[in-house]
Amino acid sequence: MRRIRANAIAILTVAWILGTFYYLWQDNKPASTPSSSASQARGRSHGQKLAPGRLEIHRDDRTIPLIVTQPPRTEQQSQLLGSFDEKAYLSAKQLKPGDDPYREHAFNLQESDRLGSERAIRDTRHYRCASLTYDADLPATSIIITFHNEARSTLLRTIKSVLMRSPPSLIQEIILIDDFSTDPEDCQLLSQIPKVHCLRNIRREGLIRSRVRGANTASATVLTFLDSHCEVNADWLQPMIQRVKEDHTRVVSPIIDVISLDNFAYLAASADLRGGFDWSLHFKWEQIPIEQKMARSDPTQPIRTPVIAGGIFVMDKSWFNHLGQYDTHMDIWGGENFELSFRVWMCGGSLEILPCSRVGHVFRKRHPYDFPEGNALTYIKNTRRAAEVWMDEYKQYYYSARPSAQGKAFGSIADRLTLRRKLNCKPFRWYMENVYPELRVPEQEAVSSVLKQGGLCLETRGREGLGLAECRGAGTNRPQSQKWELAEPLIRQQDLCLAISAFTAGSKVRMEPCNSKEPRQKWKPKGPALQHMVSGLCLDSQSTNGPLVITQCRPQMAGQSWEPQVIA
Ligand code: LR7
Ligand code: MN
Repeated sequence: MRRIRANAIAILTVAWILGTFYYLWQDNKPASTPSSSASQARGRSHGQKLAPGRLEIHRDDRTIPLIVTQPPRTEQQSQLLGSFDEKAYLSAKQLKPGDDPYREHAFNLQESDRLGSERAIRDTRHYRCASLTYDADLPATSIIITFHNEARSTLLRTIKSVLMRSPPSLIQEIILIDDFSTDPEDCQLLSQIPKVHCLRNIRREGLIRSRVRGANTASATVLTFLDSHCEVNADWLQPMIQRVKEDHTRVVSPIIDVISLDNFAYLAASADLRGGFDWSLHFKWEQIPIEQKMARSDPTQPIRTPVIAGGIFVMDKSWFNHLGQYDTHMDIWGGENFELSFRVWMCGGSLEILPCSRVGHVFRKRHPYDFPEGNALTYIKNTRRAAEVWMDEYKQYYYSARPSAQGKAFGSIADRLTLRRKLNCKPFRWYMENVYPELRVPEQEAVSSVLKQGGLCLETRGREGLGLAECRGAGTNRPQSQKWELAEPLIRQQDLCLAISAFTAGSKVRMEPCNSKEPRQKWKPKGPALQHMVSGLCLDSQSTNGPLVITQCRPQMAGQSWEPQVIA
């Protein structure tokens, strides 16, 4: 009797251990230790690790339960795919023994093919997302996927993940734009899947014109753009459509998780990032500014972002059209995300990342396709168009960061300038001040000037004092006390800078050690006047003998007129 009981316990224990291992293996397919190359490629950190035998993930400071987003049961699949023969589609293109699995697509094709067209992926959202509710009457969307020579297995997984993990009523259609891939069947065969349409370009257009073509044939009121190598996660669509339904001027993106290009592991991305860029118009993920991070009590709330990555977003169709779709003179790849982002913000909309929406994307280290005009020239042409149309006087920083852009052809931008005028969009300065104040303007090369008012010159007196005095010396013989460097936003004399003592009208202005982060030291020209950026007040000499102060701006007044004269 005792023996039987002991045997039963042993069998149960073995079954339990096997079950646990199977569960972990399912979740972590295809390999249990994801390589770090995908995260390096993206410059993100992915803190989650799976401790053997423990069904939980440690991420940041939270411990979240392991919830796996399951594929549907097989009975549902035949309905999902209609007459489409998945097996035939995938097996027609197989790697031959000895082929380099990275050659054609810049990711490990062997791993992608091995995974098949569907798999369970980890639900990477914050646990609080699962309890959010959405309107029952959300509008349906047209999904737009453009591709050029995408691998069949990644393309099919993208489509199937959409069909599997979206409420069917929200998917009006999936529009594939085959951007002149070598094999027209890659696209054609997929249109046997219910709701899937295929448009083929008769020549290579690039992703920008292809997306516009897709958008023009879309029949839903909401557009959803996806890259051709994604896997959408649980409830990815509802949060985005909800935000756009509430306010059609919002353009929203999910958090973009990483699918490893080596082993196709699905890795959670950090939820504290937003889109940014440097002056060469190079996109980068960056930390949310600390003040915003501190103010975030609810991790399900949207994150305002200066720019979107570009490939995965939801936008109201009439808003997309109203704002001028895309700049269709941009070719192949690149730059369109800046152009769209500047345009959305500056012309009355907003951009946000929704943490409760997650979509995986295969990040690559190189382009697997050719650029007919060359990669560098195409990127320069596209970003130059974005800078010339939208960046006003700030485009000078783009040109200093990318000197090779000067003199390169970028075509006519007349239509886009007309569009900007017609839409009555705000200046780039507004974008800098209100949307992306964290983007630092590079320190300009110091040019020495005198600051003239009437016949007199602004000069320093002692360590802190300031006043107007007769201009002395000439050219480089000017006394040090009358030489100024206008290094916006600073007005400096060696290591000292012009600063206000308080933010109210009538406050004295004095010199203090320079600190480009100090709001009291930030100035900008306003006509002939010098305006303190934060208080909005202007530098005023009032009377020739009195101290310098800040007063309400009236640039016509003699006491506020400062004429810089460069010292030769
Ligand atoms: O000539 C082309 N025709 C195309 O249809 C070249 C590309 N494409 C397709 C391509 O098959 C893919 O589906 O366009 C899509 C994007 O090209 P990728 O995947 O080679 O580039 P990427 O992932 O680096 O692209 C990111 O930046 C692009 C800049 O133009 C676009 O905005 C992409 O949509 C964007 N992808 C994302 O935002 C996903 C997250 C990546 C990040 C950051
Ligand atoms: Mn991509």
